[in-house]
Amino acid sequence: MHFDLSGKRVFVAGHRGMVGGAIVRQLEQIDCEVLTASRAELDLIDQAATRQWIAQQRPDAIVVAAAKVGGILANDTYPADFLFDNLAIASNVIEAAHRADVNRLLFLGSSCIYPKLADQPIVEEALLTGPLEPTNEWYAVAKIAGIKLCQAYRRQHGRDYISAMPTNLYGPGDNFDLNSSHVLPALIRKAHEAKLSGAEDITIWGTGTPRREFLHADDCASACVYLLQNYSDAVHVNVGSGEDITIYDLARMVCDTVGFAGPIVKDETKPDGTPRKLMSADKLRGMGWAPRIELADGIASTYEWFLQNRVQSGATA
Ligand code: GFB
Repeated sequence: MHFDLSGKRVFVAGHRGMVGGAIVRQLEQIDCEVLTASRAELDLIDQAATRQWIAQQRPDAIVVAAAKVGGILANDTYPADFLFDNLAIASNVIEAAHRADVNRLLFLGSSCIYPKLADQPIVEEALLTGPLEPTNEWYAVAKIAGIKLCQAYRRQHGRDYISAMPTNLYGPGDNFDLNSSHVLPALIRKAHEAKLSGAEDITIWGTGTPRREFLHADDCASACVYLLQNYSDAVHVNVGSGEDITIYDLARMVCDTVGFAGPIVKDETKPDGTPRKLMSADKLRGMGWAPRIELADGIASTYEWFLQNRVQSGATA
């Protein structure tokens, strides 16, 4: 299967986000026309507006990178927002695409769709085989619904809609707000601020023992474009690096990069979340795609981006 993107009009929903922005940069290297809409122009939670915009623009393909996202604490604190907003975005965009006769669509989910205690590394077939991790089940249920919508439109209407499930992502354009961010940007900011203020230590949430897999947003974008060009099947595809690391070791790595040598203190009143979620990378690797950015290099370049774009502008949130 090959979907030729040259000359095609591709709508990237969520282009202001870290992943959507990376996908736009990736598509700009191909001879296709990238369509985007700011939130002021198009609110994807609004079904009528979404139907109208997609019907007017009639893209050849859509990438659904729009989502309400956040780290473990944000997911746990705002379950209604994470469930409703993400359900609305998935159902509005996918249904509007079908109505407007858009035949190609890539939906992005997350590795948290898998059961909390799934066998590791987690294969695609582990979906819906056990209970979810409670801190993010709301987000996970919405993302599972997105996968099912793609499968349902494929089955009932013959639409060529596919889904990709990225692991924990990081990179330029990430959210560095300590209450709502994911762990990696939070650690970069904490280590940087500790270094500047001469603090004795930095604090991480939980026990530091959970393991997480990380992938740079540019690698994720490259995988997404690869899938858009080369994959057509109902089963979703894991997008990861195939390697994981404990949160404590990650914190050490970030501190080394930033240049903070103090001890790492654990705040065990904060949740650990799922103990481990290393996805099997075999399916995508088997198709010929592999990531290119090593974690250490990705952390260094993301810290550089943080210094240039967040610290210099005075905006660290
Ligand atoms: O990245 P994170 O917020 O999300 O947290 P999840 C990963 C791990 O890092 C958890 C620990 O064990 C956290 O307790 N951690 C340590 C920290 N220090 C910090 C810190 O300062 N900030 C943060 N945020 N974490 C999310 C899901 O789960 O992963 C989403 O909630 C989504 O739904 C996303 O799937 C990819 O990996 O636990």
